[in-house]
Amino acid sequence: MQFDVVTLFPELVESVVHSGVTGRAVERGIISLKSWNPRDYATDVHRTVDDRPYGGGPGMVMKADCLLQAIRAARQTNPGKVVYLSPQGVPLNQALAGKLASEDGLILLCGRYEGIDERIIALEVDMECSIGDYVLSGGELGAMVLIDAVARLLPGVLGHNESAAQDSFFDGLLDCPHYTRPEELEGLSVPAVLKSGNHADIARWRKKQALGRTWQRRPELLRARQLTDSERVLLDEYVNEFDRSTELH
Ligand code: 4FV
Repeated sequence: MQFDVVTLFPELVESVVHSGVTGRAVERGIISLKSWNPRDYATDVHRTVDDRPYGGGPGMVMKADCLLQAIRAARQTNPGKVVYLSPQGVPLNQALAGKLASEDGLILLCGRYEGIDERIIALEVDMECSIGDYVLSGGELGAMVLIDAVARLLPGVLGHNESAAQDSFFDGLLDCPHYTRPEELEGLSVPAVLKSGNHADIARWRKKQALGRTWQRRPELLRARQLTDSERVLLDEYVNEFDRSTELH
């Protein structure tokens, strides 16, 4: 999968493939990352990429001309969708990451200052995407988050002992708790079922924990998801145990 990123800070974005799972994905040739700097297309002596907003007000806006050239240069070699990272975009979640992972390539557009000239969006942007309801100083961190979330869904990126299927949100639920050695940690032990070797009981416990934690922490995710009968039984069990445990305290 080819990722092209239009950004004033290529060194920041490129760091996402300098290590870990995404770094290995580049080594394995599963993903590629190329950045395009609009400043390289600025023609004035100061290589200006921003200008004052029409209508006045604080801050600056990224100029259209050099941004358009950078986007169109990226389009020469990447047939993929142009995604503009902005707070006005559709929220990035696991389902959207899954959809984007089926694309041949993506051109990620990173804004700076107050944002980009709106006409760029009309002319070149296929999708606006937000990584969260907060304001960043640039779209670069959003682009890096998107690259990481999408890359790990591509075949061959995660090793055999890593699996996206175990990830949170893979099936719309939060993740279950994880434990590793030592068996005792400052008086805290590992749930016995996880040491039982009974894989059916372990899978049942993990699903029950995932359902229960989703019910406690992100109930809106449960409402968005149809529970199977067996999941309903597990969740009821968890809720009853939780109620009993709170009554005791
Ligand atoms: C953002 C977000 C974000 C807005 C103005 C860059 C900043 C500045 N991008 N999800 N939240 N972008 O805050 O994606 O240009």
